[in-house]
Amino acid sequence: MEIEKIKKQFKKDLESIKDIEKIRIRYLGKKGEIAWAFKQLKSFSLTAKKKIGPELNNLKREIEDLLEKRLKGRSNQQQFSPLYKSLPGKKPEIGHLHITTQAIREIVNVFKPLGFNRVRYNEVEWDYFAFESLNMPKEHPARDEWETFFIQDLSNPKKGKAVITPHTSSGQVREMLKGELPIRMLNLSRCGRREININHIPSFYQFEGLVIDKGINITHLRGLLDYFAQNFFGPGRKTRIRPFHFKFTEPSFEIDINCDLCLGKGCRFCKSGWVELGGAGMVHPNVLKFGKIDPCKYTGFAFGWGVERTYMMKSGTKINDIRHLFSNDFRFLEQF
Ligand code: FA5
Repeated sequence: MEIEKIKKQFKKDLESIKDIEKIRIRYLGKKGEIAWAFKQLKSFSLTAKKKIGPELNNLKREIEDLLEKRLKGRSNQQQFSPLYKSLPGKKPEIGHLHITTQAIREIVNVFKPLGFNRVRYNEVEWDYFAFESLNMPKEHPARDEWETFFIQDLSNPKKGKAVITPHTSSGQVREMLKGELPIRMLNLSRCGRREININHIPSFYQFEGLVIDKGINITHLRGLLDYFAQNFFGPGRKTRIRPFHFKFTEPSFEIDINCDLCLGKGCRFCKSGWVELGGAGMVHPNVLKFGKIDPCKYTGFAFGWGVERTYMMKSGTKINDIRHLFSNDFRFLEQF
């Protein structure tokens, strides 16, 4: 009887076969190798039986011991495998805030120390607050610049049609009508306009500053805009103000920054080396009157900037198309 052969084969199987139960059945099962050897033994002479019988019993015990050890080893490994300190850990994927939300938080943090009161006025607004109370009577051609979305079948006899607010300036008179003076408002909200291209999107955010008090003049406005630019964009950036015309401010300006994409040389995004960020000016006396504020006693300034463009022009962001911000493309979003 080839006991040594069975032993050798068993050790080989133990190394190569993962399923321990399969090996147990093959060697210790009713029709297994050991049972078959014992059957063979019956036909052997008495002397041979006395010699081979104990050897076979020893082999059976040895196989049982080795299988038991292997089983124990497995369960120990399963128990302790999470503690293998040399294995690199699996990091759970953690998301982050969208760029626009990050920009909103950064902008608010610049104005907070100056005592601005953060508000968020209506995204769906009456024509009255979006235009009429801002010195733009019905049918005035200046309204066309705002590419407005009108909401069908929703209107108010006194306040006109409902619109998706085209700018945060519609919060100006609402804030004045609260009747609390002086005012330092920061209205940061979503706006809508019918336009889409490299630097316009139909749904975007603006932040609107409104300061009204006795003795407010244009130097306060210029000082505040410089303060924002220095604190938000980083050192070494150039801003400029250009005379402009808004019906609700007099005088009025537009504010530009040197383009961060081409560093002022002129590119596909800015064309001229400058990027328009927003408008500003001294609040028109008619608007103060709509807000029930006496223009002989109080003066004020206002400014309204686009959040997305402002963030795009922050040093180093290098976003060359505003539409990326709405693309929901992870390859882009993960970079910020
Ligand atoms: C206005 O909306 C005025 N309400 C700003 C203002 C406020 C003037 C207070 C005076 C006093 P304008 O239409 O230029 O102005 O828009 C201001 C800024 O909003 C733009 O410079 C731009 O940064 C951003 N903006 C406007 N339209 C879009 C758009 N479709 N997509 C992205 N950003 C836009």
